Amino acid sequence: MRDLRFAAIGAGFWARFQLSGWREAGGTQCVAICNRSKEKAESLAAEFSIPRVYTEPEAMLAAEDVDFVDIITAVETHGPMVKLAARHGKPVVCQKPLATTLEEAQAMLQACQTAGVPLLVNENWRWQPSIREVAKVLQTGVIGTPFRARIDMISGFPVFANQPFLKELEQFIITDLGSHTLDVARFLFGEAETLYCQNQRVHTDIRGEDVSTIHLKMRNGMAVLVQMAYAENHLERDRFPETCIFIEASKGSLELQLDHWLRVTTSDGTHIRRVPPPRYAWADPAYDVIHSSIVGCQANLAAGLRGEAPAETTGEDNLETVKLVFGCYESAASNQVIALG
Ligand code: 89V
Repeated sequence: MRDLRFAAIGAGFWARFQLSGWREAGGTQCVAICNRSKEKAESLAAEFSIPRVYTEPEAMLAAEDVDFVDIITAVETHGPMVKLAARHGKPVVCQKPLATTLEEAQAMLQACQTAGVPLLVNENWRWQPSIREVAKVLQTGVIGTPFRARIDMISGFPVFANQPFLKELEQFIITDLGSHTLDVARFLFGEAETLYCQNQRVHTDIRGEDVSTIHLKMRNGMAVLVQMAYAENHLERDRFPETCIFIEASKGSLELQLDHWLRVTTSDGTHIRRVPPPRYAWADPAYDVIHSSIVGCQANLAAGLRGEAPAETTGEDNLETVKLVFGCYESAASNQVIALG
């Protein structure tokens, strides 16, 4: 089968890793790239042998015959870019977070549905091998029925050094990181019925919240606590950007600990193994866990576009995560429990 040809919009921090992910996953070929700054686009074009460079997305989509468009731009441009691709009848893969508001995310999905093109979201966190393994253990039923869980991504990592624009976001940690951790909660435990959220800001030089504590009551009755922090403080054990998970269930428990240790405890005792991510030469070692999960995510999205397997993180699916993200801000602002539709 021939490679899927795509056009990329954006040449910022994540673009290099996203393009590397597509190359690693195989079966796709980037034929054009567009960025406001031509220099940045040209530099990536040279690195990834991309034949054509544009500075105007409209011009690129009018000229290029592609199978999909990969949007790797800042969140506030996702809406216009997705709608532009839909107008050109092109399937879209969009970077997370999908949109700056729930209404915008709904409008993006509507635009794609009206145009009859799929909208897929590059939501990679759930593709971390250790998180996939947690899901597999749950599916075996070995620990029984889960009744409570904790999902933590608590780090002192200076995240603003590589992504300075994050400092300017009015809504920071839940949109940036919660989009991932709340998606993992859904991936492992299904949909939430209600949520309650408390936000804090530890940094004095940022606009949004950098600490968040979220309580989800799931439809299956589970209680799930999601804790996040980018307080840039000193933690004894800090392995950015690993997610720690603790699940209590009717016949046992499961713990995903730092350094990818997975401990499964039942009446048989505790079985311990490591599930580290693959190491790719192109990945930034500080972001290994994230960058390598891009490969699994993109392989799944490409399979979805080819009709070989269902894509997991479709626009429809991700809309449920977006509802949680903005439900959290509503809860934090009102100090109320929010019921989810
Ligand atoms: O992967 C991401 O989406 C980043 C990070 C989680 C590192 O903050 O923005």
